[in-house]
Amino acid sequence: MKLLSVLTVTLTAIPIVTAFPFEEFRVLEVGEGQRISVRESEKLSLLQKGIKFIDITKYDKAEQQSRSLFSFFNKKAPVPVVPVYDYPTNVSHEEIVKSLTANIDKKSMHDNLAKFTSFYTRYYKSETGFESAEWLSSKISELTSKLPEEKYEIEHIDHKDWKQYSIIVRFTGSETPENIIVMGSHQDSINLLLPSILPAPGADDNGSGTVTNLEALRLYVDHYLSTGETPRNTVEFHFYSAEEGGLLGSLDIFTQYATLQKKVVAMLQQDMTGYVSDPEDEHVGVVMDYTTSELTEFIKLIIDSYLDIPYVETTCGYACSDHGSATKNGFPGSFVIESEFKKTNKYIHSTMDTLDRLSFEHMAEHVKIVIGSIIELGNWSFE
Ligand SMILES: *[C@@H]1O[C@H](CO)[C@@H](O)[C@H](O)[C@H]1NC(C)=O
Ligand SMILES: *[C@@H]1O[C@H](CO)[C@@H](O)[C@H](O)[C@H]1NC(C)=O
Ligand SMILES: CC(=O)N[C@H]1CO[C@H](CO)[C@@H](O)[C@@H]1O
Ligand SMILES: [Zn+2]
Repeated sequence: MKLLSVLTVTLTAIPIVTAFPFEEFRVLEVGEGQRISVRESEKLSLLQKGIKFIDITKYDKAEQQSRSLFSFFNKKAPVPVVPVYDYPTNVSHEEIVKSLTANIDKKSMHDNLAKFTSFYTRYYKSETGFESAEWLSSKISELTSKLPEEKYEIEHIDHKDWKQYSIIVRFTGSETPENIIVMGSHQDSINLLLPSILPAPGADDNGSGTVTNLEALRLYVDHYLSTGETPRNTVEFHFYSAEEGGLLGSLDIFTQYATLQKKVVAMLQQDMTGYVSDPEDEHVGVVMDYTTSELTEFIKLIIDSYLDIPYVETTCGYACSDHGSATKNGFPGSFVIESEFKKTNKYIHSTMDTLDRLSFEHMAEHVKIVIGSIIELGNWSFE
């Protein structure tokens, strides 16, 4: 991608002198194994140039400390679990998936997104970014309130350095709970001009991903309430904070999962799911770079089997969205975006990323990917 030509530098740290000498340096990964060091305020200029990154500052420090600690005690660091999973090569639950997706409620998706974009900005460091997390949390509680208490868990991940927390909804598997399937999206938005001052409705980027997963969660709960069926594998919905700060929220979560030797067998990210540039050529974009090919092949199968529109293969660069935090920790990650990358929404990261530019029909297609993946990967009790 273009980003590397902008950074014509070697992999050594390049300190950039700024007007804020008191700011701490951040370590950013801008490509696999490519690290640079910049001050906090420089992150914004990188994003303005279209350069995405994983902000690994915290883990870089921790890694160095633990390495010296382990070598001091002459011990080996714990080895992360490498997930092995046989993804289905054929779908086998057409009836269930189709009956569930027939109930996708576009009106409710619209209303949720209208509420979500009404926050002035969902910038992760802002007060309204915290308030939007509170709203999302109450929405999730409302959606899950009819479930028996022992059937689910809601976890708030407090990131310490900023206020907007991430949220995990967990349905622990009945027989093989160690196999974890993650449906991810990020809740924050950003205005790249002046993030702390200007509004960022962030309808498509990436409120649409959040609303896509909320609707899938609603259908999942409905399915349980009407059938009592549960998957043998664990299913989790993740709503990450601070994607726009360099995948900070998801990195906290997946690093912790790796440390706890959890086994995520599939992670699917929803981020920008609502924009259609050419209605004559409506499709979804299956991201082929920095994703896991076996899982991606399975996702293509889901699209072919359950969507009304086709997919186009596309690329979107390093650290493109939160699946990057999963793959960085050795977990299989995949990403389906609203279209081929070059045809994606041009209004993101500005005041113009608004609801009226989005298609709820298109978002509903993304919900089908989420539901299809959960049903086909969950290894349900009805099998
Ligand atoms: C899977 O589907 C393909 C074509 O759709 C079919 O030829 C094949 O027999 C199926 N395999 C199984 C194991 O059902
Ligand atoms: C699904 O669960 C059954 C019963 O526990 C097990 O035999 C099978 O291997 C599981 N399938 C996968 C793909 O893990
Ligand atoms: C990956 C993707 O397309 N999603 C958007 C969500 O957030 C980032 C912001 O950093 C955008 O660059 C992406 O385009
Ligand atoms: Zn974004």
